[in-house]
Amino acid sequence: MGSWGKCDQMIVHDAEPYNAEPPRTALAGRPLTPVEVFYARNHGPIQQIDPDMWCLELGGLVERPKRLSLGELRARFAHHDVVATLQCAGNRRAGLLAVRAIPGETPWGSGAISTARWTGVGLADVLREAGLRPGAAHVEFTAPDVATEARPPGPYGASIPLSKATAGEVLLAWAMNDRPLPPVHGGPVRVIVPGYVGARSVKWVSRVTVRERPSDNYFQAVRYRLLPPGADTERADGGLQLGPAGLNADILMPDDGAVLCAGPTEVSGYAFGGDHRGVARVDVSPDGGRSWRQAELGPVTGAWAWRLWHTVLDLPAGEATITARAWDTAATCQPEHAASLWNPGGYVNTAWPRVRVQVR
Ligand SMILES: Nc1nc2c(c(=O)[nH]1)N[C@H]1C(S)=C(S)[C@@H](COP(=O)(O)O)O[C@H]1N2
Ligand SMILES: [Mo]
Repeated sequence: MGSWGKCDQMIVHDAEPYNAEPPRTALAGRPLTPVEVFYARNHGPIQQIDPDMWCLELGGLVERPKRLSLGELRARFAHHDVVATLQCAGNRRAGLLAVRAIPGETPWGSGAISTARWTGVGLADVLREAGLRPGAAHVEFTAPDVATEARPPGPYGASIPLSKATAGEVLLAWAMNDRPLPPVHGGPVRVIVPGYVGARSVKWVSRVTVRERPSDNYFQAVRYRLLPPGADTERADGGLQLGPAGLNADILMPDDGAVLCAGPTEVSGYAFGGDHRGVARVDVSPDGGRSWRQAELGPVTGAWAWRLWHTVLDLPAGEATITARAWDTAATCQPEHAASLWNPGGYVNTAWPRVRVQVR
């Protein structure tokens, strides 16, 4: 075992704050990602909070501000299970780095995405009991972990629009794959915002504040924005504050650089439609995109989860580039090249995935 209950095969980008992703093959063929290989993304120190000491402050534009212990949260609201894929906005950044440098950001490969069954209460139910006041339009989440990379250093936080917060799928979750949420993933309680970039699923949540405007937190107002090329990433103006995730897909098997035997080769991966969109089709190419065949889609495990896919390609001896492209229910297809998506923060690389293999 490596640190934080993760297995040894994790690719650790930073020991402190702990940032690690599984190799792509560890994600392959598993509708739910085991906690031992689930990616971990931290901007500050991992918090170790006694579940009996944890409490949630709910305030801002509400009729009845509240203070809730974990026991009260569990006793007073209906429990929900949601299978949801969490994906860092920086997942697949390596593909953007190959286009142009992105200083100071983690060089995530294919593994900053994972799927779990999350158990908790609906944020919508908690907000309904608190009652909303006029002007309520955004819901902010604040955590106690202080990130020294923030300008100025401060606690992690984020916000989502009220329409998303009250839509039913957003959870205050205390369990992951039927086990208590471990500290590395935000236990005792974290927010899960299905369909949004991972940055909005605030771990160790301690405050929920209903507001008129999006959060002023550094990780909402400055980082996690899609900026035009040439923009200053540290200036808090302009750009798109990332929220709903877009269509993405990756090849998980075979691994990039694999040496294979000629003949039938099993190729598998995931496609993820993001916010409110399903995966309609996945095409796979054995020759870098000159010819395509349709992959077989795995079962739907939930509206907020990735869809696994697989196919068999007959690869001739030599070098091959296997590529794939997913289509969603709005007939959107992934863009071909990462170069057309390059942005200063290195976010949302949704270009066609490619793995290069040697066939003998
Ligand atoms: N309190 C807190 N919440 C956080 C973060 C953080 O650094 N601190 N990182 C965010 C980011 S950027 C992502 S992608 C997800 C990662 O969740 P995981 O570590 O459980 O995979 O948590 C989000 N929630
Ligand atoms: Mo992230």
